[in-house]
Amino acid sequence: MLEKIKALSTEIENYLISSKEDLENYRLAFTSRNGILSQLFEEFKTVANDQKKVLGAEINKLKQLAEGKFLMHKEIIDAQEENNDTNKKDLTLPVIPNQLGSRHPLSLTRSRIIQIFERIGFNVSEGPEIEDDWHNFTALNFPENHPAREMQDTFFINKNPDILLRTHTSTVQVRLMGRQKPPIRSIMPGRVYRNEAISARAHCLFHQVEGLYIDKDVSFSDLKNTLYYFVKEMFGKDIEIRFRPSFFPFTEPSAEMDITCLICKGEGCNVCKQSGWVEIGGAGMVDPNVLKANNINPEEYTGFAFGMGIERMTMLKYQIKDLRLFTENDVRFLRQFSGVV
Ligand code: 2NL
Repeated sequence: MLEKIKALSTEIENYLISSKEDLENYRLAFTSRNGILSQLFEEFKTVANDQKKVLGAEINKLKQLAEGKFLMHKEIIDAQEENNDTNKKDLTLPVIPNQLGSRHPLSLTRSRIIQIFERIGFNVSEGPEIEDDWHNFTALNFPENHPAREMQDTFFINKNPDILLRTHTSTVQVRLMGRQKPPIRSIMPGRVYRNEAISARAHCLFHQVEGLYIDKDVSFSDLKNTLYYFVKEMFGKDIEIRFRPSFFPFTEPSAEMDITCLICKGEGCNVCKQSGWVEIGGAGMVDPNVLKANNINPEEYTGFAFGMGIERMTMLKYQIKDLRLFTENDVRFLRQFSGVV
C-alpha cells in the first residue's frame, strides 16, 4: 500500500491542469466521492492495526496534496473565466455615464463678460501674445523712460528690446485702430505677461479684458454708464461701482474702479481692508496722443477705454483666495465648477 501511495503522489504532482475540463477530470479521478482517494480510505479500513499509524499519516499527506492542488487550480481557472467570459456579463445594464469635465472658472468669467458686452453692441477682438514695442508701449503714449518698459515688468524675447510678451491687451486695440475706422466698439479678453514673482496674489501670466469705444461724441458719462451696466449684470443689482481719479499713460482723465466688496457687501472685512470696496480695474477717456498715434483725428472722435483683471473678478465672484489655484489644475478645485454656467 505504501508503494501505491508513493505512485499516486507522483501521479498527482505531474498531472497537468490547464483548462476547466482538465480540472473536472482531475477531480473525478482523485478527490471526488468515487475517486481514488476514497477507494484508498476504504482499503485502509482493512489494513492490519500495527500498520495503521504509518499508513494513516501517509494517506493524509496524499489527501492534502490532492485537495491542495485542486483548490489552487480552481482559483486560477475561475479568475481566468471571469476575465474572458463576456457572456456572463449583463449587457442590458445601463452604462455608467462618462464623467464630464468642467469649464475652468476663468473661462466661465470670460464667457460671461463677453455675453454682457455683446448685448450692448461690443464685439470681441483678439491678437498675438508676442508683440513689439510699438503696439505694447509707443502707440499707447508710454514715454521713452516709463518704468513699465523696464526689464522687471516686461518679458523680452531673446533680449531684443523690440520683441516682448504683451503686458496688457491694449496691443489688440492698437491693431484694431490700425485696420478699422471708427466707430469702434470692441472688447479684448486675453493672456498678458508680467515679470513678477509668483505668489497667492501675483502671477507672471494672467488674463485681462480691455474694452474700447471710439465714435463721435463719446463722453465720460458713456464710460460710467457702460461700466455701471456691466457691474450690475456681472455681480448683481445690489453691487455699486465707484470711480477714483487715477493716472494711466493712455487715458486722460483716468479712473480706477471699485465695486462693493462681495464678501461683506460693504460692511468692511479682511478682503476689502475694512473699506467696503474692492478694486476691479481702471478706465478713462482715450488720450488724444493715442488717437493721433493711431491715425484717428481727436478733433473728430473721442473714446473711452477700460481694463479689468479676469482672475481678480473670478476670485471675488467665487471667493477664491489663492491665484495659484487657477494654474495648478487640481481636479478637486476644478470639479467645483462643474454645472456652473
Ligand atoms: C487696469 C487698467 C486700463 C486701458 C486699460 C486702453 C487701451 C487703449 C487706449 C486707452 Cl488702446 N486705454 N486701455 C485704459 C485704462 C485702464 O487698464 O487696471 N487694468 C487691469
